[in-house]
Amino acid sequence: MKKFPPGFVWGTATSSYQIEGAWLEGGKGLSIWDAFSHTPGKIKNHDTGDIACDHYHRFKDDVKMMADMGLHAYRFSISWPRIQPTGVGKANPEGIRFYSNLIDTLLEHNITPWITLYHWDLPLVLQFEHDGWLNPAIADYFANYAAICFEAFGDRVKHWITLNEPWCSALLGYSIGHHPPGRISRDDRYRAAHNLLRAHAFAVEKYRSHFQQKQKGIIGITNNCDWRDPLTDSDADRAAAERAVQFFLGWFADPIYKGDYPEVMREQLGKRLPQFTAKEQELITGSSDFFGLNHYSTMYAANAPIVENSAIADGMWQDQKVILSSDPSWEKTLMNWNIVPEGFRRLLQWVDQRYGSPEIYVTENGCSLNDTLENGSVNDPKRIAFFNGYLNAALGAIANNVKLKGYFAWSFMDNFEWTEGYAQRFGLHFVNYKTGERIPKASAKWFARVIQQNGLID
Ligand code: GBH
Repeated sequence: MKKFPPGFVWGTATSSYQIEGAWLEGGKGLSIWDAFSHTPGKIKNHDTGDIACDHYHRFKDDVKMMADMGLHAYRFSISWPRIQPTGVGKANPEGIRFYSNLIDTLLEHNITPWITLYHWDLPLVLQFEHDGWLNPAIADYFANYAAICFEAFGDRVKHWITLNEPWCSALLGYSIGHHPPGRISRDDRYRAAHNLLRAHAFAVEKYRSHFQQKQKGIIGITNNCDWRDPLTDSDADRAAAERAVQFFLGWFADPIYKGDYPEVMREQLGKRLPQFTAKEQELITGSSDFFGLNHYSTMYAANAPIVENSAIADGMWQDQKVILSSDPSWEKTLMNWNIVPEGFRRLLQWVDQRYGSPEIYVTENGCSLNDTLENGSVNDPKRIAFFNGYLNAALGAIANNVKLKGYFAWSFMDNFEWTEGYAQRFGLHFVNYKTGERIPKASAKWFARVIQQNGLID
């Protein structure tokens, strides 16, 4: 029988900047995404998150729709500048009130809140005045902000995620410049990543030493990884694929599970890769109570001793000595990402093996498609097939003893897809951005049925 084990957590996920809107309401400060989206030329169609899905005003209806689906859990993020408008100092009471009401509404509907403390909307002042993630001091600022959240919400919130996808913050923000602060640099990604990891560790230390015993919650980090399959069977390509995954996920997960960056990164990067102090190493090792994993796609990796004119000329692939490619037979999403469920199974097994069988929660997985509203409904069979394929792959991993404990679909509803603006639709609910109306897609009904059947899939 194709059934998930009892107790498996079924949820959906969103993030603050992508859905809330209300960018200048409730005493909120500006974030780097407010500034970036208002910079002409950065976002498709000049879209911004000013209004987005207007979730800030519509959250009660949204939670009702989650309850209608039978969701067990909802993963959302807190906008740091809503809590601390300049990134430091006292909490903004209106910001606290908003999230407090959201949490209460979720609990009234028996939906467990999973909070991400940072999903990319850094207070703009921290960028202007402190150089964002390049400044080591940010780890303390982040831990102080986290403590405000633990204090205000920890009586009701028992599931915490410090950072969402630090790989994206470091690489897209400081290496290829697609995300704010828009830097293009060869080495800043390693420095930003280092401070992201330190910030995570400092926040976890705050939780464990001041809150966890009393509040009895769990805390971890969510990392993202796309799988890399070797292009050919050659030893060189197989080593290249392994190296690519270590540079991707090992970069962030090795310090947390093993105390330092992967050996292969040290060898290749030498002094370009920062060092943790002994004290930091102690804090970071074992700093995640569960393995949060976001996964979207797969590519082939081939060995490339010297990568010149690489399609992505940011230096990342040169550092890895890897060149990526796609299989023409792979189906693609609207983002042009490959649909390869088998890669998901391999990744889950890789995580299980490398990190000693941690409890894994898939905190994002999903796809963007060309959804259209016809006669009041959205038929998205390709998304249903996507979820069905990826969930079958997850079951395959569970059959091989991977401790997968939960799955959050990305996303509860269509939303602001970063540099793609509203041109992409990842949601289980279709959002009419003119009226704000949400319409469950066929995939939302399919997902609800899976939950209702206690995790039985097609
Ligand atoms: C997530 O990031 C974000 O957390 C979320 O906010 C966002 O809306 C969602 O995904 C959808 O984009 O062809 O193998 O190189 C996604 C991170 C990193 C996933 C790059 C896809 C490229 C696929 N992405 N990756 S590959």
